[in-house]
Amino acid sequence: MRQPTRADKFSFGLWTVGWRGVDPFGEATRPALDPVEAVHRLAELGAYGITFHDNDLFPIDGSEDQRRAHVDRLAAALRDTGLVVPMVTTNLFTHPVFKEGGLTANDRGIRRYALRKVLRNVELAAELGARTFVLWGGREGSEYDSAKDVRAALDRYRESLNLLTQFVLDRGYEIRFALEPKPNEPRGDILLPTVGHALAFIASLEHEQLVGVNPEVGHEQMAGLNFTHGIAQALWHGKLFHIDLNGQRGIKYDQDLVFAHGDLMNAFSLVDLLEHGGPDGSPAYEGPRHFDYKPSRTENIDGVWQSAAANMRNYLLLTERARAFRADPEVQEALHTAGVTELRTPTLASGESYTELLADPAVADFDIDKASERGYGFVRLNQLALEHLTGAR
Ligand code: ASC
Ligand code: MN
Ligand code: MN
Ligand code: MN
Repeated sequence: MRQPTRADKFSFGLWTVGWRGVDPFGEATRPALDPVEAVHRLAELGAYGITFHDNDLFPIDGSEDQRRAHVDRLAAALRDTGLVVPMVTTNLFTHPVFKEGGLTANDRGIRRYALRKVLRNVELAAELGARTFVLWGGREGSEYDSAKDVRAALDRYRESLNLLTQFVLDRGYEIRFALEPKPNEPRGDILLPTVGHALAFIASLEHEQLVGVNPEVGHEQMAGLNFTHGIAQALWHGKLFHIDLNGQRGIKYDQDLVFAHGDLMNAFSLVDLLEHGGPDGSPAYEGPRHFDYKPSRTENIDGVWQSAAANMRNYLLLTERARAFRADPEVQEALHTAGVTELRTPTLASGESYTELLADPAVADFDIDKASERGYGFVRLNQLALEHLTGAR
């Protein structure tokens, strides 16, 4: 198995390898990690980029000079290693001021403060050459239905996105926004809980062409949804601007496991879609392969770097397994039998309307009993996938 290279476009949040293992029941199990150290270690492991929330880098209440010093230190590490910053995001969730929300907080003063925080961070993103700006609204939501006017909150969300997109247009920044859905945690219910909700919301925006989604594997799976299906629909809408790869085992708290350490079959179909779902088996997605995971709090710093490497290795392993799956003539035959390729043929003939369809005797006399006899061989197809996945073929 080959080592990851810059061409694979693997990126990591500074908050991932830098996570100290604080959870609701326990304190940190690891010391703080210097972002400069993280940049150097990730570069050695084969990543091409890092991403960050503003406050992964500098404190929320620091001075302008402090902020500049932290940014300059990071920029120097990027120059030394050749790593890039493809995406930047804002922390609107850690400080107690955001306990009731940021862009959709009931408190107007907090909303204005949050919006300014994002605008300042978009300026920083542009300075560092980032092309994607992620908004994860972890605190945008409620625990109690009567405590949040959801329609007013969506008005305020839209107002914020309209302002942010106008800002990048006026400034001439080549930045697009990506909304990251999550159903719950830390709020009881979070606004825009799934990819589908976010896509519907985006269609209502003034500059909707500048706004897409950043789906995270575990977040969709926390809602019991099929992540590969969600990604396919985001691609279909032309809205897959970024992706957060990790692992999740079923409907429970957000686990942020290493990529493929959760639902392995779904990870396989995801990589197959991303890497081979384009025209003639080309990649369907060209952006960063970004990992948003948390090294388990049982791990020491060695385990942190082992887990970072595991994310990339698993992605490459699945890419290789998916390629073998696609190249197997038996799989091609099984896909044909299953009718997977047949679905690409339009239901109507070219130029045909409902009049011709209604008058078509072949349709009127369609033998539904005979058509019901068809076996699709989906189980055999899935078994072939599993055998490629496990290296049995
Ligand atoms: C993000 C993002 C998340 C959250 C989480 C913070 O920017 O993509 O899922 O913040 O990682 O711990
Ligand atoms: Mn998560
Ligand atoms: Mn995420
Ligand atoms: Mn996360």
